Amino acid sequence: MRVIVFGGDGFCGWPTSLRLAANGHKILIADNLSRRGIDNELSSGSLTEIASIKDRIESAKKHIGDVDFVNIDVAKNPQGVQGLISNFKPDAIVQFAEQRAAPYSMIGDDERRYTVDNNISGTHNICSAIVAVDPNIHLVHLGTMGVYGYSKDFGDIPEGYLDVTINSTNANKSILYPANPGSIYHLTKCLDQLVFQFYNKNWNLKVTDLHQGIVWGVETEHTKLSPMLVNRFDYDGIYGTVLNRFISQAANDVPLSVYGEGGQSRAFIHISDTAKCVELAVTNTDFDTSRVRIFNQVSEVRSVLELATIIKDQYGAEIQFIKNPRKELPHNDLKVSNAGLKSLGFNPITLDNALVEDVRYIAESSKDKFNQSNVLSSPKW
Ligand code: USQ
Repeated sequence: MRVIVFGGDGFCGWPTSLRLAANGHKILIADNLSRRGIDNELSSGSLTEIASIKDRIESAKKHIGDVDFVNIDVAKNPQGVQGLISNFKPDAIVQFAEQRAAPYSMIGDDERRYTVDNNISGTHNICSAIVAVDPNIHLVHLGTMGVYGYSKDFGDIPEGYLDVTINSTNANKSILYPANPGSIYHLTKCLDQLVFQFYNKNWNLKVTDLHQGIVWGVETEHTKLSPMLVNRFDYDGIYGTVLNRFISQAANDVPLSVYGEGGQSRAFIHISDTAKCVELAVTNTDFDTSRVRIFNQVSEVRSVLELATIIKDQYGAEIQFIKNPRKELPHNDLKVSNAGLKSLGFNPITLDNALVEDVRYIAESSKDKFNQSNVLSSPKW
């Protein structure tokens, strides 16, 4: 298949692009390298040494397959997006090109507006360009589990839609799950859902929205093939996700930063599974397009304290309980369906000592880049 991957230079987009190319698809990465720019803005960066995009692409062509790159700002250049789609003629488009950190989106006015303007305009520009050029193109979007909130208000979390009975008529309906974002970033993913719902209703746009949990891990079988292909690894209080942070803290003899009492339960997924799931969504095109297809892209649910305890027991790290900088439920139960992707063959990788050790090895070997002042850098909200 021919696939454009918007945001293909990022933490999830890069290994996914490599996996698709390795499996014979023709890939065009479209990215404005904004994530690299934010590294400079925040004076924090990947623990791993990531190659320039030029070196990445050269190496991907040599070791992996058919991968090209174009530098484009999807939010600010709608004509360019349309031209790209007209020229490349993709069968599918994968949309990762959104600002993806909840803490970043809550720093202040500039970051709130950037996150909304970038994420909503970018995703809308792609939808609009698809219907202008070829409404048969399948759009696969990286959403988040955070659109549901993390409460048990409606029981176990289904895949996108909630079955309800209307009091006044007794009619049964399946409605988009009530959005309950916890940050401006999560709010943009909730708004994306309405954009998809409307484009699907009006133009029958074929959309798969992947509500992904928290990603952990760094490398995949493909990023390991050359130092030029290595994936980024964030550990700071803004872009680092919780388990990767704990592993890098343990490797650097820093106490594990549990926010609150660690009673927050979240869904997790390994980075290799991110790439596999997106591939499953891209290649399984035969589905009912009368509504947006929504999958929960998650492997398992764990609480923050449970994760910290695993790392503490394995590496002798200390746990430090820190006043939670976020407004979120201090404790929650969570049960999530991932039946959709499983029905397509997804066989989740769950937390495994060998994989944790892989990440720890990377964190250990890049100790010179670990900057302790970046650990507790989260804004408060
Ligand atoms: N947490 C700690 N200590 C830390 C960092 C985080 O206790 O040092 C806690 C947070 O309070 C939160 C949980 O760990 O309860 C998860 O935080 P996180 O920073 O790992 O993840 P989050 O902000 O939710 O965002 C990440 C990704 C985002 C994705 C989301 C999936 O950055 O792109 O959409 O995970 S989910 O959380 O399932 O909505």
